[in-house]
Amino acid sequence: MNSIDSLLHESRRFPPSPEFVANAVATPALAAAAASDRLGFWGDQARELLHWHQPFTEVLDWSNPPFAKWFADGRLNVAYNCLDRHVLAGNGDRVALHWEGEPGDSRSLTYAELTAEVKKAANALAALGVVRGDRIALYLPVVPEAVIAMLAIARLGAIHSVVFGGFSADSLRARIDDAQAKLVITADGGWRKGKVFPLKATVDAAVEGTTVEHVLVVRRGENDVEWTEGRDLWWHEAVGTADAEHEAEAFESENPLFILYTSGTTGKPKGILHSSGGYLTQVAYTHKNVFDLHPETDVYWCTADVGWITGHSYVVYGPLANGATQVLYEGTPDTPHPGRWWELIEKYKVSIFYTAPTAIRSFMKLGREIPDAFDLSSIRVLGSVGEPINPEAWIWYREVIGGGHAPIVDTWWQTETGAIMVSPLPGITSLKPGSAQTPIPGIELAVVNDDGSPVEKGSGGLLVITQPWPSMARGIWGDNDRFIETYWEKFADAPGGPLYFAGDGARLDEDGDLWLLGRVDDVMNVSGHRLSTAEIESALVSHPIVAESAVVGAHDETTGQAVVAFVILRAEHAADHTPEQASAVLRGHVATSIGAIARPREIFIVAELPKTRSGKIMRRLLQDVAEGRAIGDTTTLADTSVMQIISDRMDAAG
Ligand code: 6R9
Repeated sequence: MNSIDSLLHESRRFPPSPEFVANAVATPALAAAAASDRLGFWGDQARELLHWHQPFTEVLDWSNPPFAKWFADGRLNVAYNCLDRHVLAGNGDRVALHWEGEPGDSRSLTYAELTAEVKKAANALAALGVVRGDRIALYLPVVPEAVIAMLAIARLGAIHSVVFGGFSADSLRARIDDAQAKLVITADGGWRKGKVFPLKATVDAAVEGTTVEHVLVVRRGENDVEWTEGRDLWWHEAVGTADAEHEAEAFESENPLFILYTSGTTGKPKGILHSSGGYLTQVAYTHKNVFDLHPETDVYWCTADVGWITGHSYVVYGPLANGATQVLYEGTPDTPHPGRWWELIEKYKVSIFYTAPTAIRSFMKLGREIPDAFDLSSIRVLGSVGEPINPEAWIWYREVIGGGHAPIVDTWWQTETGAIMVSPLPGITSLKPGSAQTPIPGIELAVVNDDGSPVEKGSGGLLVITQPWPSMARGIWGDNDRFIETYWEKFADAPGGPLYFAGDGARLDEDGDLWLLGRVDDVMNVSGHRLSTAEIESALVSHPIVAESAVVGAHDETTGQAVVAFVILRAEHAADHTPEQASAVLRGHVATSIGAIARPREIFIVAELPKTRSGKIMRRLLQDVAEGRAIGDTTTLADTSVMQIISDRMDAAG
């Protein structure tokens, strides 16, 4: 997280160059149109950016907040909008995907080819009985089939639930169960860090006894897999033999498009639900205007995995709705050499590059000689997402990757918001390193005090969104009470309607620009991925040697935050393990229960945890310990000796 002090001293400004302004997609007229008639503006965007099989007559129905309906009487097909219409418009020969596998194999698909593949996949899925409204889980590496599968599901009006390939069998099973998925699409394995990691075996372990009827398997890793006859099918057989003709049916604008699970403040992940017309409108609009997309000439690359919201909105739906040409890369940034990303930018002449601050910071550590060895002169716009970008990383990104001239768009948004909400516009905004700056035209938000009143310029508070927006979540799958409780109850009685509480702290500077300050709840942000302290705590206590645990997000120079756990062992087991052994066992246990991304950086085995008189664990104190700070005021502690015990233990552990 940014330290507020260093932010307040950041005063550098970077106005757009006259050359950039001359060709910019977003102009001041866009902001003026949104300001004069917000709903009319969104209606215009929806009509200009998308093809509606049946036009809508009403832009927004907010009669039942917080459940919005956008363009409700319009009908469209999301996949048709991402594919067929580009081919019909004469752009079938334009490359949609330049896919690059980690071992160096590659495959480019034009819009005509991608459309044909998606039609075949839609026919194959329909033959397996998939109909509108069915839930299908995806557990795939970043291969073209991931994009093809998502679009084929959308084409049928069914609902995808993509589960990041780093999640464990238990996490996958929980998501399959929650959504009652009838089909899983996976691969034998995928490439990562020079090796094939198995995926099918994890699916085998996850689907036993669930609602899953079939497992469709893409051949990618060529690794050995177990096969369940009747249940398992190869993708290349089922899709390879399917008909390449498929007519897209139009569905209503509010037809659900996908569920994506994200960590919340309690242990159970939330299935965030998104629908079609509003979502596609806002992802297409932001992708075009925030990244200054010129689809005929730009080559765009977003490094996110399709398993995260950034992959959904800015790898699949936004770029394809806009007819963009993009790079899709399967592997890690440093395989087989630390310049792999820069080599890909040179190879494909990438002009728009979108990645996360954690990646930028790890490249900074390696030194600029690595990117300097490649020709990055094609870059003209850079994007950042996932966590606040500190000014030092911002300046390095612009200087080293952006040739000292590329504007950086620092985009704030969430799984729940569906699309970018706050970002500079590269041809308009004078950039401030470290600030996400302004809501995009059409979005209304505020920074408020705990009572919902707006803060003065120059002060901090909570970020809220004050008006409904097209790509907003339509609920939590199967648990709309939780949707209301989590996001809408805190400021339910605000004048003018309920406010959406984002869970982020923010500060308004004297110009009214926004500086994001990180989560205010028990959600950590590790390398731009959301992890819940409660979920990791519950994984830890599920291990037989653990009596109690507390997890905090500690500052980490590269990953932003890192998971640090404090664990009390059960008395009967405490003697059997040295702290080092227990910590190693438990780190592995968290990785198996949730996934490697949740594996704690450190686990401290302690005798007690600091609690308030009412029994709440004092996480702030633990955070101080985890970050190596002096212990602050402990007068509210039930037993003030506890912290002493904890720090003694840690000293002993070295
Ligand atoms: C898109 C995405 C959402 C949380 C969000 C906030 C943090 C994302 C940010 C940012 C500061 C940015 N976040 N972008 N913080 N500046 N530009 O990351 O979605 O995985 O749901 O995470 O990430 O804390 O609340 P998601």
